Amino acid sequence: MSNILDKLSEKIAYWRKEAHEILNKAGEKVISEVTISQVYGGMRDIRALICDTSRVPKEEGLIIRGRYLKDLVDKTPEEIYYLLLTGELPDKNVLENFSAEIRKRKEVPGYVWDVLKAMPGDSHPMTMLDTALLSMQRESVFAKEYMGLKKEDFWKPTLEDALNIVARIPAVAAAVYRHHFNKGEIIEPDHEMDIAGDYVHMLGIETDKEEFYNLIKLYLVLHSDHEGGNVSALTTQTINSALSDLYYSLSGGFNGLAGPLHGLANQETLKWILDLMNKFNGTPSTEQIRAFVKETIDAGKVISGYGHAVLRVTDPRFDAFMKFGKKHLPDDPVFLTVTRLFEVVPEELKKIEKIKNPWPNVDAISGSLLYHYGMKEFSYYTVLFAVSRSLGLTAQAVVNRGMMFPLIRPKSVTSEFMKRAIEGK
Ligand code: CMX
Repeated sequence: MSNILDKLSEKIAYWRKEAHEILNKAGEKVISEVTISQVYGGMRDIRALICDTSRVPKEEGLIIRGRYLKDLVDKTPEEIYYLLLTGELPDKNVLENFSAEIRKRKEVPGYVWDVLKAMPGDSHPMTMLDTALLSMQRESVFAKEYMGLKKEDFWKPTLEDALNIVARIPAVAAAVYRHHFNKGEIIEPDHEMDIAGDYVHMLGIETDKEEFYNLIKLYLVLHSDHEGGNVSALTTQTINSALSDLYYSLSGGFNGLAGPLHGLANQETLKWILDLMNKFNGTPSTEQIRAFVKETIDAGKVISGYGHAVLRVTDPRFDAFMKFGKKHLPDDPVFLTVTRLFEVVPEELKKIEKIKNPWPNVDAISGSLLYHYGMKEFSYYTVLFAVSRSLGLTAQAVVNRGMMFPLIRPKSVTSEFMKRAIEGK
């Protein structure tokens, strides 16, 4: 533990000093004003949170700790996690030490399997993941230690919880897969394997293991973080700011990820694509896609995988997956449908004035790749998203506790207040 603890002690001291200077120098400077439409409109664009693990400029997409995705796609989840936590990519020795730190924490308490087995068979895989994670709350180091600690040190047991969760969540997620979809006995973690390799091993899918490993590794990197304002990040950090430990706060964030406008969109997208392919007996033509898009919109539904609350360009995570697909599965019919959708859907969505971003997000493509390698149970896809996002969400919590950020508690106003505000009262 000492290496990452020492590194973060050094970093956190620096970050605190930096924040102190910013506040001293310009604490009263206005950086964001709030309009009534923003208050009624989901608080879009209000700059009211600090998140240094990553940022998402609307014309560029995800940048992790100042690094563009194109420079990170070959990294491992361990490297990305170290980067998220510290702001630095590890060298070979540091990486080996950090990976060993994660490997040694893999063992999942036995009662978690009992919890999973006791759940109704038709519970959604995300419900199973959340419940299993929450059931481990009794393991929280933070919950045991915070009473005897100073606020300055809260980040240390938060880091313990973060590393334990990141080390264990692939095993829990793989068990959800095997149990929920009747794939046979749970496969135990291999203590020598890295995060992506062990996850592939524990899922136990018969497939091209090397390519599937590369896909899962890429998947875990691409979904790892998406700044601080999205539903799962904001929820996790709000709960964590009440000093509820990471088991409480991360499972809360995952519940938000389980919504169809957020992480569940990957499940919804693949279902929609398969419905489309079923209707037209295979990869549909451009005209057939146009008709299906219109039918979906006319039914009052959204086109899953398209649009974004922040982005105004094609999601670079979509581009990274597209590159992978073109290299490894160019003739796969589901993937071909995804590529054809990309040619047609933005054109169609551009015709609808209210839609601010007609371009695809990551969920438009991720499922088609998983499907190709034999993970056909699309209700599982959000679990995979959650495994990856646990990297960013736990890193954000460690940093936030390191920065000693206070309780998150914005002010709500009444409709009466709004009416009076309009009258200038
Ligand atoms: N299909 C149909 N309508 C869409 C749309 C889409 N793909 N994207 C946006 N719209 C609609 C909105 O529903 C909204 O309609 P109302 O005013 O009638 O409610 C209107 O266009 C304006 O929306 P917006 O300002 O462009 O986008 P929002 O910030 O409100 O919403 C998002 C963003 C992602 C929820 C929305 O684009 C959407 O529902 N997309 C499909 C679901 C999806 O892919 N979600 C995954 C996002 C990434 C992630 O978190 O994983």
